[in-house]
Amino acid sequence: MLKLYDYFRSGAAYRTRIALNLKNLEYEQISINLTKDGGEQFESGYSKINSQNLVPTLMHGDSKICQSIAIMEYLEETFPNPSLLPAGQTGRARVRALANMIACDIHPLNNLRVRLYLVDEMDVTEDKRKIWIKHWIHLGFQAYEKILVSDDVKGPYSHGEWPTMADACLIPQIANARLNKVDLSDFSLILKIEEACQSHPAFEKALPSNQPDAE
Ligand SMILES: N[C@@H](CCC(=O)N[C@@H](CS)C(=O)NCC(=O)O)C(=O)O
Repeated sequence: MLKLYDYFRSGAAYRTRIALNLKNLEYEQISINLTKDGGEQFESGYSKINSQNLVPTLMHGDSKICQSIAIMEYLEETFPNPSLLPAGQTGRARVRALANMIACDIHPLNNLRVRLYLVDEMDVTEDKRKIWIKHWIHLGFQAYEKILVSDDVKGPYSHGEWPTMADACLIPQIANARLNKVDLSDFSLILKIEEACQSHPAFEKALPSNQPDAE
């Protein structure tokens, strides 16, 4: 039995919902509301489950896996079909690199605790906070788009004909970019991938608005 500690607005949790859905896995969702009463992620019960006080966390029987990329890799190894990685080593590395460009180099700079720290501890104004968020998303997407333009990979997704971990990371980041009013007009290939994913049921089922805890 798979159990996901989740929050509908969390981009990192959204990645893992996409991965679970792509693999056609059933899972129970336990909502950790990141904003209610200072954040349920800090409650002692969840602190024992996730030492970083972050979502997502996946439970699979007695196994507990934190970190969305590690969760996707665990799902890939435990439930190999359908695969979220291409067949060749170079392709697999490319997909992991794209996923990490989002998960390691964009998302952490704009996470809730970073945004709160900027405003509450560093006295950054609301306007400058918005500039910060847009800057890191735009810079990261520029690099992602550059790879899509330069690599000879055909197909509607980030790596060919089938969705991969890269798309599971990209789509939540696009949603977050839209929320933060980032101008996406320079990123025509990224937008094409978004279009392809929007019509895929696994991505649709994972949408924040389709989650039981959506407000
Ligand atoms: N690197 C982690 C990031 C997890 C993360 O940052 N989760 C956010 C939601 S997207 C969170 O729980 N934030 C709570 C907070 O900032 O207090 C992963 O990929 O799982």
